[in-house]
Amino acid sequence: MALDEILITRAIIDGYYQKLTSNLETDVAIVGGGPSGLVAGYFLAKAGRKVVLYERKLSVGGGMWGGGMMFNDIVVQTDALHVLDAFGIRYRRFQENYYIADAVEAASTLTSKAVQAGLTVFNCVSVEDVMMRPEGLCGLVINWSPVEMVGLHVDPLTVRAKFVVDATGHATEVVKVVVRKVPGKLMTPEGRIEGEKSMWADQAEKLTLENTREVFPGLYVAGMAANATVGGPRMGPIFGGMLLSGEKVAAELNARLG
Ligand code: 48F
Repeated sequence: MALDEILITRAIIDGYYQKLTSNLETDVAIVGGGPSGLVAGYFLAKAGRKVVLYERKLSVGGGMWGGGMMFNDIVVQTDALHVLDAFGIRYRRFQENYYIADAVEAASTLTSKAVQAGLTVFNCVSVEDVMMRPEGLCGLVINWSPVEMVGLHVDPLTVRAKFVVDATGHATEVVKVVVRKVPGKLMTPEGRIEGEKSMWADQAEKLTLENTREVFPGLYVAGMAANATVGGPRMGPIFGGMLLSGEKVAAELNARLG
């Protein structure tokens, strides 16, 4: 049977339309498809939650693909190996407490397992604002990334979520919008964005986990965004904290969702 270009087009439009409309209201909306966002999405989807992830770029994986300085391996410490195991990501021992995984295998496997578990990913979509009510955040304002990049004057669309996770990495973009535009203070020591500190891997890995929490009603931070918001150093290409942060935010939200 000859293939018909219009049917190919129709299939794509129909498929995407269904994906879009069935995700206008979700339990959790994750912003950013780096390791912390993907792990959070995986565990939430596995628990049967309706969860969606918006990623500005064409590909998810965030800062994982390039390992350290484009040497595409990542280091994971013993405490986080169970997350690699949950995904089936292979690793080898370097020395006690230092394990090496292939960055490409890690990023691609986090992605495929999360999607297969039920996470819906919208790539090429940027979150530019939040939806607010007196009781807190209740959704996101989204637009195509190319619209943002070219600076076109095009109004965005809005999606509703019971909880939002800012997993946007160093930029902590959702929190920045909240500070700028939503009345109220952050639940951080000074009530504001405390800011990311310089390199200290050991402290950073511990603090990433501690800092993974709700920082505004309805808004959680995970991954590097947690340290950027609540205050903590950077850690470079050791990824255990990112994986554990995603796992923790999923567990907390699961508990909140009941
Ligand atoms: O930076 P990123 O990988 O976040 P992460 O999960 O992991 C951090 C590590 O990669 C690394 C590190 C570990 O040792 O320090 O940096 O905290 O991924 C964040 C993703 O969020 C996307 C961005 O394109 C990236 O893929 N992103 C950022 N802002 C937005 C966004 C936005 N406004 N809308 C949609 N996506």
